[in-house]
Amino acid sequence: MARYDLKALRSDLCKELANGFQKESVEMVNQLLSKYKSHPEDWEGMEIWSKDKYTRTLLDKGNGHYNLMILFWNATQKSPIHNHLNSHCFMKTLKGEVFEELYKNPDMTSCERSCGCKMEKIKDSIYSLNDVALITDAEGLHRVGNKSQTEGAVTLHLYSPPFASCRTYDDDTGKSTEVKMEIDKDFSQQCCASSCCGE
Ligand code: CSS
Ligand code: FE2
Repeated sequence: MARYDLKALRSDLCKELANGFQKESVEMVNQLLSKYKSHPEDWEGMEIWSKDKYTRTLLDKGNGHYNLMILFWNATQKSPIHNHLNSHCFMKTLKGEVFEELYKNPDMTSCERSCGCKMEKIKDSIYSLNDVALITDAEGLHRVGNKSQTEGAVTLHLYSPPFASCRTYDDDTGKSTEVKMEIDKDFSQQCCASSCCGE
C-alpha cells in the first residue's frame, strides 16, 4: 500500500476543510496529522535553514480557510512568546524534539500590561517525532523552540483561520508588539495546481 505521504495529507486537509473550520474539525485535523508519519523525502527541496532565525515555508492556503506551513529550526532557535490571533494552531514534529513554554496572557490577569510584570510560565512541554499539539489563545501564549544544541528540527503547522500577524510579548515586562509574520518561501501555488484544491 502506498505510504500516506505529505501530499496525501495535504489533499485530505484540503477536502475536509473545504467548507471552513467547524467545531468537529479539531478532532479531524488531529487525526489526519497523527495518521501522517514524518518522512524527510516529503520536504526535500523545501528546506530553508537560516543561522539568524527559524524559517517559515507556506505549503497551502486551503482556499482561504487555513495555512499549512513547514518550519525549519536550527539548533537552539526559538520563537518569541506570541499569541495566535484567535486561530487554532496545530503543530506536528517532523524532525527532532521541540519544546513549548506556555504562559498566562498578561491581558487576562490583574496585572496591566503597562505595569511591567514578568511573563508567568504555566507549563513546559516537549514534543517528539510525530507528536501533534494544539494551542489556542484560550490556553495561553507560548514560545516554541528546538530543544537540540546541535541538530535541526522541523515542524508542520496548520493555522485556521489563517493569520498574517501576531503579538509578541517581552519576557520581562509582558509588553506586547504587533509583528507581521514573514513567509520565507511560498509553495502554495504549486500545491493548488497539482495536489489539493484541484481534486
Ligand atoms: N506561530 C509561530 C510558530 S510557533 S506555533 C509561527 O508561525 O511562526
Ligand atoms: Fe505558535
